Amino acid sequence: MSATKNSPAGHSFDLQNFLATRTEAVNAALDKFLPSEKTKPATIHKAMRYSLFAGGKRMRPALVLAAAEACGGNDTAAMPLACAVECIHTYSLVHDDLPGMDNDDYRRGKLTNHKVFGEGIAVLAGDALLTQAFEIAALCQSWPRYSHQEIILEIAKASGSLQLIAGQVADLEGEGKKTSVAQLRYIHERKTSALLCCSVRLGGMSANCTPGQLQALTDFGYHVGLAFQVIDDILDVTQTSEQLGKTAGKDTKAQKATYPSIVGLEKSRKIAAQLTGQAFAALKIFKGRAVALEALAEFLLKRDR
Ligand code: GRG
Repeated sequence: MSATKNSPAGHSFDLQNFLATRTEAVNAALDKFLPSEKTKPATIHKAMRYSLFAGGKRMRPALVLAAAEACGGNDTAAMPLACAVECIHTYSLVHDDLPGMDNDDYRRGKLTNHKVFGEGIAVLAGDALLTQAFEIAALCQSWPRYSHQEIILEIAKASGSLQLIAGQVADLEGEGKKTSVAQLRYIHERKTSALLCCSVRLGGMSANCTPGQLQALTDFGYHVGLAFQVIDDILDVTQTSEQLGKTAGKDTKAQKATYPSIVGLEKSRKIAAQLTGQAFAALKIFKGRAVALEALAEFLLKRDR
């Protein structure tokens, strides 16, 4: 992707620079928020940091910060929330990789947490990252339109048993079974879209956004989240394990329902592009101030890992 690009709405934006600077800032903030590797009990802090700093794309924090900017906010106010969603995301990956779930050996280009630290510590590292997320989120300020209570509820709902966990349950229970497109959509809405949508909403809240802006961010996040998972399913069958940093072809092996397995690759690509188009449409009310969000949505559609 070129350094400076025109967004679909014709705005010029340097996404590479945005991602590089925000990733560095998020990593520095996470490093400060988390207990050091030497803090007792050292094993758990090593395990938490191992997965958190294993080289994830930091897309959810980038979405928090980009949404804050679109609403006239700033990185300082949004940073605790950006770090909180990354902790939740990383916990979900650590647990998803466990033998009792997806049983994977590689994640983010490295051995999975349980392969390095053992299953017991990996379960606890996931638990601790989830708890850490709420501790970090509690450090953010309140805003006139959004109280602490609303912020914490937002995160709890997106990661709870009606959303993220519901999606994972449906995913596990659907393995090897015939799945309809509607059932697949149900899984994707919860397993993937809920946390991405929560990320942009939190960014907006940290900028004390208006109800109209929050609704636009919700529409955007919902559609980007769905597109994200369709692309993830496509990459699982088109890329190598080296490119992905995790085991490729796992969905087919586990007989998981995916868009490519139900509607084929070509139609899946069309669906991802359509969903991204719907995400762009939601940003109209920002009148050119959501360039970072636009660029991120396009990047996610065209990503190769
Ligand atoms: C265990 C509660 C629980 C939930 C697991 C995260 C998850 C739900 C399952 C992992 C597999 C999967 C396909 C999840 C959907 C979300 C997704 C595509 C995660 C990968 O996100 P990326 O590509 O990862 O942003 P990095 O490593 O770059 O952060």
